[in-house]
Amino acid sequence: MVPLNAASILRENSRRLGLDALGIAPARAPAHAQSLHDWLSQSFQGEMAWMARDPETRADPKKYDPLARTIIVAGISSRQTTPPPQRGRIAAYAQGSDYHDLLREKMEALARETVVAWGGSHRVCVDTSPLLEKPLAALAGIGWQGKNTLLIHREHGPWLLLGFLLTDLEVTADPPVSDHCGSCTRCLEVCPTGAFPRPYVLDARRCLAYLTIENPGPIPEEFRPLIGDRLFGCDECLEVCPWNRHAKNAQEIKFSPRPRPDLREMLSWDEARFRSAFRGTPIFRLKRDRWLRNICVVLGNIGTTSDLTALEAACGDGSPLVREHAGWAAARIRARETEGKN
Ligand code: B12
Ligand code: SF4
Ligand code: SF4
Repeated sequence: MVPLNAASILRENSRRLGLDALGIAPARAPAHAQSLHDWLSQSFQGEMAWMARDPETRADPKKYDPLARTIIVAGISSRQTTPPPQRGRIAAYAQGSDYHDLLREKMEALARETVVAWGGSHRVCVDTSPLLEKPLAALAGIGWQGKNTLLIHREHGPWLLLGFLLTDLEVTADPPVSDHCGSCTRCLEVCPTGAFPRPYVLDARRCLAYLTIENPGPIPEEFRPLIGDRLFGCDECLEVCPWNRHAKNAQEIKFSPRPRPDLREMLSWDEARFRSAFRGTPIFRLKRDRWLRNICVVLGNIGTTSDLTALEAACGDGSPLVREHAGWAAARIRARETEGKN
């Protein structure tokens, strides 16, 4: 039986669990859901083939879970503003523990204390289910989908990571929030690779988060210099958002940045060493070869002659992916040395 004050119980429990935002949506297709088909028809998903699988289900949560009547959406801030002492940047969401496990645990706890106790069904989704999470979070009134395509929250800006709880119970929905981007275009202008063909639409193939994380193969040469010192993901179109003015750093202690060694040292790591260093973090999923690929690109952009020995050793690596990127990086450093820029 759903209590009359279900929404306030959900909000209170979510706060106690350390969640930063909560909204309630009816289980129906969100605004702009049909734009998914345009996005796919332009192949903006690149090699993320799973994005193109069964788009009808992704566009409509009722097709994913026919019993669902309500979608409870929660957000937790990932913001980190203290730069790490080591060379190379990692996107804020990936500097500490993996948010997928943490948010899933919190959503399961929220479900047990509320919808399960009220006799309802529950299904928890964090990132990996075929749902249009940002449009659904907007439908739940957490914020609006900004021109950088991210869900923007009035207090936490674009930094909320999103978790979902689908239930067959009927809970009164929150009203959606109107778009507060106004005439701002900062995120579109700052993007180093020009990944936004138009406001509210991202060509993932050009996004540095795609190129350094999802892309399984070599990084196309035209993008390598644009990566700069970004080892994993990119926060450029989040950092410039004016809706950061009230944003605080993540309160979740598990998101605090973990220490890591210098890039040169990591270039000599095997798979086992990589796994023991990154288990429980989002970087683990990348696997060793792609991590070393990214290190090579960063060294090619910011490295000095003191990195050449490590890069030359990596030119003999067992992985063709690492060998090719190490060769590219060493050549870039030597070229800078010749031009007197190191
Ligand atoms: C695939 C994916 C990516 C891809 C593609 C991103 C993208 N924008 O599509 C890549 C690898 C590039 C990526 C990058 C990042 N991602 Co990502 N990603 C996803 C994933 C799995 C699916 C997103 C998706 O459906 N894309 C398809 C497109 C078509 O959907 P869409 O972006 O919502 O597009 C809609 C709009 O374009 C809209 N539309 C069209 N015209 C108009 C006009 C107006 C006015 C409006 C309002 C809308 C609109 O229609 C489209 C369909 O509804 C989601 C999790 C999930 N299951 O939803 C996480 C998710 C979006 N990612 C997330 C994060 C944190 C990131 C990064 C910040 C990580 C980083 N720091 O490196 C970057 C941000 C880059 C960016 N600016 O988007 C979070 C975002 C949280 C938030 N506050 O929004 C999510 C929700 C994961 C989570 N559970 O927290 N990601
Ligand atoms: S994450 Fe970086 S590369 Fe991707 S769209 Fe935003 S600014 Fe561009
Ligand atoms: S930077 Fe400006 S345009 Fe981009 S999401 Fe933030 S408010 Fe909207």
